[in-house]
Amino acid sequence: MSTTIELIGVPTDIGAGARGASMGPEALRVAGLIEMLKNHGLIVIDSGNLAGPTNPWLPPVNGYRHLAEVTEWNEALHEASYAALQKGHLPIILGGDHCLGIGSISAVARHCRATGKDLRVIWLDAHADFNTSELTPTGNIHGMPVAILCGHGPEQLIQIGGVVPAIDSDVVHQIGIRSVDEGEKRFVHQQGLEVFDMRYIDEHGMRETMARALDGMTDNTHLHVSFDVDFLDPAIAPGVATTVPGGPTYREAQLCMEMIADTGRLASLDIMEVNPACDVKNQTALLAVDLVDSLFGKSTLMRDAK
Ligand code: HAR
Ligand code: MN
Ligand code: MN
Ligand code: MN
Repeated sequence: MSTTIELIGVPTDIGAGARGASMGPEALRVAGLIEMLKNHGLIVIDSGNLAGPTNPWLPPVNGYRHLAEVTEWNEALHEASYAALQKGHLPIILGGDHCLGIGSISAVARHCRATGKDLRVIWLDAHADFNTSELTPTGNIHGMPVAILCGHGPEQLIQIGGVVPAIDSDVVHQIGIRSVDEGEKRFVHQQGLEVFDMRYIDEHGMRETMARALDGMTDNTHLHVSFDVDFLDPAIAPGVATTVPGGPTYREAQLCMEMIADTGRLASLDIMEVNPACDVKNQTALLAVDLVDSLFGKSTLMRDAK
């Protein structure tokens, strides 16, 4: 794993159905993200925040809200993420709403093509984010990034990164899903995404779920984690605009992160949808930092101590 972390803040809620995720990057910094990473002995470069268009707050046009602005933000993020990866840095994208998964993951996919790595994406979310302009009930593009990365979406977004589709649907492994729109459900099934929904986690437990989602990785795997904080149960993470009841508990989420850490393959990360306007005393950003601490290998006992 790379020892230089590069933080890229993307202060926008351009793809969301509520305002406020634009404050996410600063909330994560205030919650101690940088100090936590440094405590792991990592070098941390905070590249600050990207700049982009303001949120015009308009209704959908042809099934998309703010398509031009979403494109602009994601093109900027793609370039910043790709530059970080080229330097050998491990980028952490501080969202921002989850439409930013397009710019982030298209950059990771491009990096994998350039370096011959095998990409695996672990998508932690309450939502499948697999809508299209025909299927979406809202036009909010944060409900579409996985479909867009898989080549289903507007030309200007699917081609960010140069190759369409940016990723094959079989690299995506979704965990924690519990809110999928009707048409979206059919499309997820048709495209063969690997989805470990909450029913699966209830029946098999987080341990078996993660063992399956992480199965088959090799020394050549580039593991990207896209962490939508609405993955977590709203009882512990109220600071997101799209809470869905019945998410992973504190311990289930910790185990999920710990098992990813154990692989030693984490090479890029998104922390998305933290919304301080919905939060109480920054607790959701603090929890996200606590979980990312585990993702970088904090554990209760010194398991490797000799
Ligand atoms: N499925 C709904 C829609 O498309 C809600 C999507 C909400 N997405 C996020 N990111 N918060 O996962 O509008
Ligand atoms: Mn999401
Ligand atoms: Mn979500
Ligand atoms: Mn890499």
